[in-house]
Amino acid sequence: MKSPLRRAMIAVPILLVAAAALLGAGCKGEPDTYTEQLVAPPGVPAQTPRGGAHVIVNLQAMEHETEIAPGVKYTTWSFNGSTPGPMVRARVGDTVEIHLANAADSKNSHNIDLHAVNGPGGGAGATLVKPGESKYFTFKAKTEGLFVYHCAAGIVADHITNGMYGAIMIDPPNGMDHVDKEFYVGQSEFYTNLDTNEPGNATLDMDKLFKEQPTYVTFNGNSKGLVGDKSLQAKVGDKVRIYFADGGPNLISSFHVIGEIFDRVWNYGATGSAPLTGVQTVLVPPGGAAVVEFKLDVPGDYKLVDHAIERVSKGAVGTLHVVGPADPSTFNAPGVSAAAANSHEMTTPAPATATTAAAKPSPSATSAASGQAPAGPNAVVLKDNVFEPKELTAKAGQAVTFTLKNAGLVPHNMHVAPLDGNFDSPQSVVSTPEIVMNGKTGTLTWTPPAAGTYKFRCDIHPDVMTGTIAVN
Ligand SMILES: [Cu+2]
Repeated sequence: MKSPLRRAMIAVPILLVAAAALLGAGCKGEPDTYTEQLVAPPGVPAQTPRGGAHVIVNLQAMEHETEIAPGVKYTTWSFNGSTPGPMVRARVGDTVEIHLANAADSKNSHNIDLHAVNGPGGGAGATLVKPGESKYFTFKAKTEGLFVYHCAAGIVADHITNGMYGAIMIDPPNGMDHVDKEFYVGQSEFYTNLDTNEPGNATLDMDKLFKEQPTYVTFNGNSKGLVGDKSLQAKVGDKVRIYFADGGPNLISSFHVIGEIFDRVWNYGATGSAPLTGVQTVLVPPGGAAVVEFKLDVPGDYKLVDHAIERVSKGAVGTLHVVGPADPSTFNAPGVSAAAANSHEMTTPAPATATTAAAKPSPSATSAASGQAPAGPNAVVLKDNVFEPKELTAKAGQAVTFTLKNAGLVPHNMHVAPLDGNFDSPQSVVSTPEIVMNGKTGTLTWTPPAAGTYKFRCDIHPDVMTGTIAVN
């Protein structure tokens, strides 16, 4: 779900920082001094040109209403308007000058503790700023690696869970190797008074925070932070690097990309160590990080998850969308449509109470089971394993939306082929979501291009679960 407010909050500080002038290279023998051009996650800033530079980093602590899940408003506290805050980047040998301003309309004092710092509090004491204040300190980047930064004000856990964490990469003296795509992903938790996916104005529930019982476990600050139009994008053949930071404040992440194997992993973000190779899942502690790399061989949607897999229902899932030619020698699924092969749907289930209710026959499911037509002319019930009704009608050139209620116990979908019956055709149309979980409702919107009889099916049960649409 789009959140114009959240986008605006992110865009404004980025523009401000991007607009900051490059101060220019110094004379020979003097350090280059420049203001880092920060970008919002999942963006990654460029590496600094060489070690020994003087890097100025402008961060602002802000408090602002954000959507953390569809329909769930929450006052997040952030660095530069995003959770996690922007990835800071410097190189071993650089002097980094961290400026922290606290927005005038903040209600709380904030500061920053960067784990890349050798010095008291990681800079927290030097940067404790009241609303409207600004302070700075400098540190020498001595150790390479990916480090977490966070606000260490208040009881710390409240400032982190409200969104105040990020990552700082200290590149090795000769820089990180070239890769085709770099992404920055942060995992953290929200603890709210409302239940998971319960819409409304949510506030911090300190009891849940202390009991370490999160309402949401998110990638990039939102239960939908890396899905849909926010999915990561890459091509077949790309070498991808993910800078992964765990803000916590409480949970260890078991970071995994479904359908991929990490070719290289720098555990704990320690890029000065030899990388592990051939890793399936990487443990990332709160206040810790990891750098992972993998090459993409086959197109499709790859799901980023915390493999403590129940957390997917709390938002810990993202999508890496990969386009390009298939490679049957690497992956081949004969007899299965590309859509079905790609359907590793990781939906966010409704709250437990709703799931329990859905497991019992609802009045509409009962009427469908008893053979009565479901309500509405375009309502379709997905049962195990049959469409009801299985013969539909539509008009050529007129958009039609079928509502799909899954009254079964297993997932289904609806996929309409063009008149030639080819379900692999780009002209075929698949339901939204692609897979409708049991108890859930989806839709399929389609404009029949011409009169005729169109076939549709469930991609999961393509042989038995079929139907036709008569278009006139
Ligand atoms: Cu803070």
